[in-house]
Amino acid sequence: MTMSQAQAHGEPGRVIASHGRHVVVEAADRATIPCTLAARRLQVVCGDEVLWERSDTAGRGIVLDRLPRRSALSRLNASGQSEAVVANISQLIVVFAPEPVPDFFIIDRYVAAAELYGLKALVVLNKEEMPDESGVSRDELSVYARIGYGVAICSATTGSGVAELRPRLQSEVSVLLGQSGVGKSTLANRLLPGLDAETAALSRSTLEGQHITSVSTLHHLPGGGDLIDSPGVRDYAPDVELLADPAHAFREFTAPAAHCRFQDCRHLREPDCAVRSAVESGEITPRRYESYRRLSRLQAKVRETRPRKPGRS
Ligand SMILES: Nc1nc2c(ncn2[C@@H]2O[C@H](COP(=O)(O)OP(=O)(O)OP(=O)(O)O)[C@@H](O)[C@H]2O)c(=O)[nH]1
Ligand SMILES: [Mg+2]
Ligand SMILES: [Zn+2]
Repeated sequence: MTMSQAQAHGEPGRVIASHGRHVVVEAADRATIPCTLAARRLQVVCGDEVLWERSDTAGRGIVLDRLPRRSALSRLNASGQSEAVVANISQLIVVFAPEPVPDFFIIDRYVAAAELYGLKALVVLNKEEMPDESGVSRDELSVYARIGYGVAICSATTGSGVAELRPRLQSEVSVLLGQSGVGKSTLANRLLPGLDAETAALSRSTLEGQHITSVSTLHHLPGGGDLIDSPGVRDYAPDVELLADPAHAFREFTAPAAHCRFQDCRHLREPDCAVRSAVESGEITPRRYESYRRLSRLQAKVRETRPRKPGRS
């Protein structure tokens, strides 16, 4: 049977749990079917839309094909190839907190990734009830608000601000990102009471013996929208190689960049750079510009050591 014949037989569904080549598909009627993948070449991750069919009377199924992705977060695998971690997400929720001490370069890198992948970014200051030793958390949050990102303040432990978060997730497929310890898991559990139990159940249904912490799962939020919980995303660092155009990833650079003397200005040492002027006048936050420079340097270094097109010899 060719793949197009197979396609004709398949029913549409969505992958709501994945661990390697074992997946759970949610059918149109919301039934969940543990599935294996029909072909070696099929790469399927949590969030993927697929065509599947039943393969036995015990309720198991087989994924025949994957439908085109609207978006994906990818990372380099052990053999240096870009590999999707989650698919069809629409929003990155970038979480930070007074503690651990925020690294805003990491936050800028996530926000830049959202920009380049065409996703929304929502920047969330968690642990709002904690004293802010650094004293800059709220000011930095307002920097993101000023350049047009959604922002929110909440406490996953007291629950304050969490209700206000729900409408922002309603029509989205979101993932939580942020440094270790900022409260992503606590927040996910607050948004989805029973999350751990649900993940464990999905895991038991297909991925026999797999530890639930290595399974990616998609959950329907009670107020609408979906949340993907993925270990591959929690410690996700966007590949700098993918940040092909760092300037484009810093949205507040776009307007001034139109006035740089050179059209291909990289806003580093070029004369008459309107972006640098905007930094000097305070229109662009120097800290964001510093993140841009760091990302550009990092990218240049990667380009040196990892040529785009390896020689054929
Ligand atoms: N005070 C306070 N503590 C919080 C809040 N949210 C989470 N925590 C605590 O912060 C610690 C880390 O929370 P986690 O939810 O495990 O953080 P995480 O982001 O999932 O961390 P990793 O899984 O390591 O990436 C835990 O001790 C939580 O109880 C909050 O809103 N306020
Ligand atoms: Mg966690
Ligand atoms: Zn410039």
